[in-house]
Amino acid sequence: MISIILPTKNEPLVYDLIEEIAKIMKELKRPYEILAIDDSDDNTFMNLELSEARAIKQTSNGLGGAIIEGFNNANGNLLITMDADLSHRPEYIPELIDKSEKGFDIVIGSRREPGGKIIGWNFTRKIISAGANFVARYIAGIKVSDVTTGYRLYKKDAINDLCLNELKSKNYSFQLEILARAERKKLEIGAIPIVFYNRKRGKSKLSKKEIFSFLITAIRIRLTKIKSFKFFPTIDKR
Ligand SMILES: Nc1nc2c(ncn2[C@@H]2O[C@H](COP(=O)(O)OP(=O)(O)OP(=O)(O)O)[C@@H](O)[C@H]2O)c(=O)[nH]1
Ligand SMILES: [Mg+2]
Repeated sequence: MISIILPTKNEPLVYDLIEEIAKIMKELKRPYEILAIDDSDDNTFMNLELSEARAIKQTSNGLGGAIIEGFNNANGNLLITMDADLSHRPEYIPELIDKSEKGFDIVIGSRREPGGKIIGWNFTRKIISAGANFVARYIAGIKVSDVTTGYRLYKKDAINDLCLNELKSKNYSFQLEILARAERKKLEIGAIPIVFYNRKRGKSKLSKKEIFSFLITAIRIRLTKIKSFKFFPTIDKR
């Protein structure tokens, strides 16, 4: 079973996305389910209930919280996460699955592999994304080509060991921290190139606070890689 997990927060196009995913999955002839973990205050939840997706009201906080709730509620052995604003085209789902079946535990849809690209971003957005990837590579030491992409496939068995419920990052930086944990556990991480389309409707949830917390997470990952370093050294009371 393949579980497609959509974190949604005020996404007016999610109904269209679900129809497109369903069409692709029916052509693939593989059992699937679509789950939407919703934290909206507009009519997104109502649209989700009209769709074939399983709509779940988010009880945790942030994007990371939504993805973990998706993992915890999914029945599949392959878990695919996608943004719900039509930036991630469902046509890549079969390629993600093919790549995972070649032996990868995690497959990312990367905009930074040859053949991948981003359509419609302004200069500022490109700088933010390049900066995030720079920080991830040179501060956190993550080797993946596109750390901020939310288009990913995870094998459930492989990520069971990552203790995700204990993750500190509940927001966007979740995307970085899960990769750091996967690299530490020596999971096989692969990538396929994707073309990413800027959202046409709805608002971005990426705020300055999220960008700052991404940087802090990268520094925390770097520090925990320095073996003897402890944030709060325990005092020996003997
Ligand atoms: N459930 C839930 N979903 C969220 C939350 N924050 C973001 N999302 C969803 O996560 C996905 C990614 O968020 P976006 O705002 O598209 O982030 P982005 O793609 O970096 O920003 P844009 O390029 O402007 O679209 C979207 O489907 C959002 O609706 C949250 O706190 N809870
Ligand atoms: Mg988006």
